[in-house]
Amino acid sequence: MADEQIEAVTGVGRGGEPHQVAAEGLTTSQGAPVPDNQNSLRAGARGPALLEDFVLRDKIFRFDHERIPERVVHARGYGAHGVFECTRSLTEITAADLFGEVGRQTEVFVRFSTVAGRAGSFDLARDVRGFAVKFYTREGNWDLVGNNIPVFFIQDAMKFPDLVHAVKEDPDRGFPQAQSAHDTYWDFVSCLPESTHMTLWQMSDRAIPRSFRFMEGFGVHTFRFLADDGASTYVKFHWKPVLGCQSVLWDEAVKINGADPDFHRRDLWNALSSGEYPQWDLAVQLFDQATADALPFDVLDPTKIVPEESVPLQVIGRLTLDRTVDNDFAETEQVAFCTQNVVPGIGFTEDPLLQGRNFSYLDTQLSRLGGPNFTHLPVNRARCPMAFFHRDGHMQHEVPSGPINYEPNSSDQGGPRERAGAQALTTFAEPAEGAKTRLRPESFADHYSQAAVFWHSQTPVEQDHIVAAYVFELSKVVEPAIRTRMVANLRNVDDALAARIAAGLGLELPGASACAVPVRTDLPESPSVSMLRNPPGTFAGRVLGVLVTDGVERALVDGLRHRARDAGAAVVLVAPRVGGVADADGDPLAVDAQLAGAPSVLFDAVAILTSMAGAEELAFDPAAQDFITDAFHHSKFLGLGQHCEPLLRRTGLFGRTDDGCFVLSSDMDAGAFLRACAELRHWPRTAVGGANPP
Ligand code: HDD
Repeated sequence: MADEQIEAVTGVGRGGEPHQVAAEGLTTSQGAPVPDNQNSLRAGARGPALLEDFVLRDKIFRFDHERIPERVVHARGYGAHGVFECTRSLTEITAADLFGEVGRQTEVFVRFSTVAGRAGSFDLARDVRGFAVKFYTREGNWDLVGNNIPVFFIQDAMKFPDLVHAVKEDPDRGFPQAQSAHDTYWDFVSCLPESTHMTLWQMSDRAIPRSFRFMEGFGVHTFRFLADDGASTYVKFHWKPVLGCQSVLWDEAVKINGADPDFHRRDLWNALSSGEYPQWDLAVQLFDQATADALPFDVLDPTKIVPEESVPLQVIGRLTLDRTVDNDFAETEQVAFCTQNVVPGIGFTEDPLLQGRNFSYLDTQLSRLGGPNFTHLPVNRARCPMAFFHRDGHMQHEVPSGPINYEPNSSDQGGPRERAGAQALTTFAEPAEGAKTRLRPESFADHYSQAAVFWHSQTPVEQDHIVAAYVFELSKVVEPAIRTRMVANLRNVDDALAARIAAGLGLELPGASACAVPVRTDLPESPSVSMLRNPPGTFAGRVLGVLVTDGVERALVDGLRHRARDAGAAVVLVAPRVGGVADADGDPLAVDAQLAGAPSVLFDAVAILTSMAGAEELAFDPAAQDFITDAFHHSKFLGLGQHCEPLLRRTGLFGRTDDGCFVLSSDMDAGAFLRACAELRHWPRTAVGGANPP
């Protein structure tokens, strides 16, 4: 039979690639035409439904089985397609084909995620974000399964189930959802000093990103690049967002979760749909054994970074996300990332966390996706030619032909054989010997020195937020001994940090907990770990929310729109009624959102343009009051039309406006306002040094 005939008859191509053949009308899943999709087959119009109605049964049977187990961690995620382009060839350092030639493009699929919450939880949990990238290279799939934080909670995979049990909802009551702010989590980490560095990152604003588009990604572990001749170079992977890093404040996060629980996925969807393709540079830190030996930490310890100041980043490529998924389940839910998926030229190290992961990811797909043939699913399928003798299993989609399903064989002379030489997947020839033991190396013993570097490298505003986050989280802890133990650990990081948290908790400052090794005070700061010390300096990709009322000056609205477009930002018009407003000339002005559903927490900066009557109406509207006070207290830049006084007075902001507030009465004002917005926040407005900043 010809290929077309097979496809027409079976819906499956000769290569086994399943696809749906569009029929003219609805069919059952067996292809029979559906005569009526509304009424089941019954004996008489008011009589019993008949068991023979296979159309009804087929429909309900398929529906009943739509769900599969959600991921045990990282259940809530969002995916997108894109392309990776090599911008610097690394052929002397790695045989990896995707880095072989400048300009070489590799298809990718990326899934961002939160860790602790269920699939239906909200986007702005205080949590680590997953940043998993599947590269469909010409030599197989490489999965770089990273996070937006460069270190991890634990040093050994043995502790992972306990960590996850502790952070997820309590098993007896089934809550709290998507939160680390509860006893079991802080009990666990307070008993585990190695997690201290990670909790500092987690309490920083890194854990409440403004958007997936504005966060960094990290491979976390030290990996190996392997050259054709077998030479090895240590490598750490970093994703740097081209639009820079940005986070929200905790008070905003809490409110965003109510106003738009899908805030992050909507942001990505909107960006991709409007052609604003987010990009990240892939940068690597490359170093040899001598450099690794000279570092004050063990590069196999995933609770440590290699500071960028010690081993600088080198950009080797650029990732562009350019396509939304067509189907959330088929792609985002079914994508199966496995850290074990590497390609020739990329190898593992003896990091015990990584070694454990290499088992867990493959293993978990079996219960999530039902069997080993998940590799056939379109989103998981390697794009390069494949040849293997794996056979059968649940949901085999291939139709392998012929009697030879083993190797070596003498019958299938043209059949696939193992590959040696340059193209092969190689392992670094690391000598290994020693008695079997369950010992942690001495080089993993220092749990506090790098946490202290992180703390000291933050700006005062960032330190404020870290203190407030610890105070918030530990205030949710019911058992006082847990709070005390955590603060005692933090005394080893910095006395002032611990004292501020203790003050915020109303806790007597405990003594420092015991340290396995002395905390080092000679390590230099690492400015690269601070987001505010590395501002993007652009408003591009951000969103300006403009609240308008009847009687608004059209020219001001247009001016803001033009200026925002020039800055690469989007404008969302908000009004008391979604039907729009009439401008000062009485002409209709369409708007994008209604005020009650579009609070200022959804925007990066806001403007309020009203008539006098409009401002007086807004002054008594609680949603408008929140719109301006939240924006002000969240240190956002505000553009205020000339008639805002009633609203300012009513909200107590009259006379308190500062350099971050711009009166908008002309196009020039709009220009100055949008230029200032590139700073993203007007931090001087926020008091520094307290335990409870916003
Ligand atoms: Fe993990 C999912 C990242 C340690 C076991 N992990 C998962 C995902 C990301 C990470 C981004 C979601 C992938 C997706 O979108 O489908 N995990 C990390 C990082 C770690 C880490 C950066 C430390 C450096 N993970 C880790 C350990 C173990 C696991 C130590 C187990 C020993 N992780 C899993 C898992 C998951 C997973 C249970 C759940 C769903 C999945 O794998 O596919 O196997």
